[in-house]
Amino acid sequence: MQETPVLPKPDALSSAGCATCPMNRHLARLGVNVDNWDYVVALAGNPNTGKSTVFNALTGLRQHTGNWPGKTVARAEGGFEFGDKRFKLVDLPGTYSLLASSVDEEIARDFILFGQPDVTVIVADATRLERNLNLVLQILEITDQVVVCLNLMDEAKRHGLMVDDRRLARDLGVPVVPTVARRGTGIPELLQAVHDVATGAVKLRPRRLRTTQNEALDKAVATLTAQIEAAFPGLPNARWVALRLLDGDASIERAIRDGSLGDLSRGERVAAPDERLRVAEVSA
Ligand SMILES: Nc1nc2c(ncn2[C@@H]2O[C@H](COP(=O)(O)OP(=O)(O)OP(=O)(O)O)[C@@H](O)[C@H]2O)c(=O)[nH]1
Ligand SMILES: [Mg+2]
Repeated sequence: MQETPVLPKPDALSSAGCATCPMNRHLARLGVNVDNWDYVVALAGNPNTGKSTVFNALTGLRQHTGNWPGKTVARAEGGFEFGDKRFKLVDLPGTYSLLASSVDEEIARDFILFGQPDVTVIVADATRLERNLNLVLQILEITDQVVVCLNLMDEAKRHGLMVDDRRLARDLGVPVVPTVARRGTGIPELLQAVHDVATGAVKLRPRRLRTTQNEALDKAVATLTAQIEAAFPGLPNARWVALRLLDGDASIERAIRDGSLGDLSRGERVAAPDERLRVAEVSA
């Protein structure tokens, strides 16, 4: 595999939580003030991995967190400033895969696929890495702009699990930042990684299968992708849509037939903040 530039990463766990650390000084939590952002960052990941905990740590908001899957059911938005850049952070419902099977999962899927975030932070549970990597690999198929937040490192340690995060970063081709979000451990390093990926200070080349290894299928995917792009100009990830159609995904087929896929390409369904959670449940 090709050597990929990843972030030079200090020992994240040792420096985290230090209020006087230089990296911490640059974070300004902006609460619900998300105007004039430079970059949009999505928080994706399996249910119950600590996405909302990370969201709260970065924005200063109080999005509900809880120790059961499915706590977050809609999008929430908040802001932070770091390194002279303003970031809009979008907390998403948990999802096991981009093949959404519930409304919450669809909200997450639509934003990841069609919301065009500048960076997608995938919050992964270090104690259940194998299951969590399924979503990581799916997202790496559609975007280079990914940071993996390897959370619940305290739980992993408690269970005697060692995760080689440097090796994982090398193998995936994207930064991997170990964190204990509940304690703020690793958050400065996460911020730095997000900043560097967003600004292009590091260029990533994730590990990716470029073909399906099947000539007929590759041809069908290419033909269908071109047709989808022609029908829905500006739609991101048309190749992913083509693959889902060939797989017989009924919801995608419906979105094409009724034209709602076009709304996604114009950002209509993903651009407006979800009012249910915008301000009511969160406060600075
Ligand atoms: N031990 C430990 N607990 C954590 C850590 N990060 C978050 N938690 C806890 O894990 C639980 C789930 O956290 P949430 O932030 O609600 O997780 P989520 O990914 O937003 O969950 P959904 O919205 O349901 O997908 C909460 O009880 C958090 O306090 C961590 O690093 N270590
Ligand atoms: Mg949540």
